Amino acid sequence: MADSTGAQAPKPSSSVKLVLLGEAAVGKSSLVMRFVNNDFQENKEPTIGAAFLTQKCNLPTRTIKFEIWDTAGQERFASLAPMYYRNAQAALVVYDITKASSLTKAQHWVAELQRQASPGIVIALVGNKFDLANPSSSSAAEGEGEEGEEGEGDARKIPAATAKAYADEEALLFFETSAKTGMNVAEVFTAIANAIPETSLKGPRGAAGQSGRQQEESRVNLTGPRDNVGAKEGCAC
Ligand SMILES: Nc1nc2c(ncn2[C@@H]2O[C@H](COP(=O)(O)OP(=O)(O)OP(=O)(O)O)[C@@H](O)[C@H]2O)c(=O)[nH]1
Ligand SMILES: [Mg+2]
Repeated sequence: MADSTGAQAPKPSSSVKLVLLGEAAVGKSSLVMRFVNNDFQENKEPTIGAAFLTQKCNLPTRTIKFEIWDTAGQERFASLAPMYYRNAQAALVVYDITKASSLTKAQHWVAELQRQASPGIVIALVGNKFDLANPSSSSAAEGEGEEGEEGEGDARKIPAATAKAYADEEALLFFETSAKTGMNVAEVFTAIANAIPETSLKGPRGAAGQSGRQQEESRVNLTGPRDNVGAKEGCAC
């Protein structure tokens, strides 16, 4: 009866290792920054190596602590990727809806994950930069997936239906997002949290004090001064 106060016994908490993969500049770090820090930088510098951040996601019956590996999309870092997706329970494979080649690259990552990552890995295909599309093109023309000319105010090159069809074929979660506006960002992570099978959840790792802080950050191979996430607010899930 007193459930609604939320003052019940703490919910079970589990850590989930999640990796972000995708072509350079599609917005991986921006999605993470939006999710962890509810922030966006217009000119974000490329990730070097990878960045590590955590964020909690509160589901009705449990708390998921995402351990997020944000990899660098530049080709020179591609060989490091297996280190980050090894043992990952979830992956966000990101492309940029305004750049046709980025979906091809995303498909390569999906294939690699299916071949080499943990068998039960939950994969979400994420088409980012939705804010650059003209709203009327969201469900646009399936006919042309080519690199057409940029229309006025509509930079979309990849119809949602094309990517969705591919995601359905491969049994991937699928979202279009905007790290800039925040559209669908929390939804992606919540959907992933919900899709992780109970059986593959590990106990909390270093998640002792769950009540107050919702986020932490540390980085590896840092160069950029501002990949940086100050302390702000918690999971938007
Ligand atoms: N308009 C718009 N720009 C975005 C969005 N997400 C990211 N950007 C911009 O795209 C550029 C690249 O974003 P990043 O988040 O650094 O991309 P990344 O995938 O992490 O790139 P690498 O670290 O090199 O792999 C930055 O200038 C961002 O501000 C978005 O949703 N909309
Ligand atoms: Mg990055």
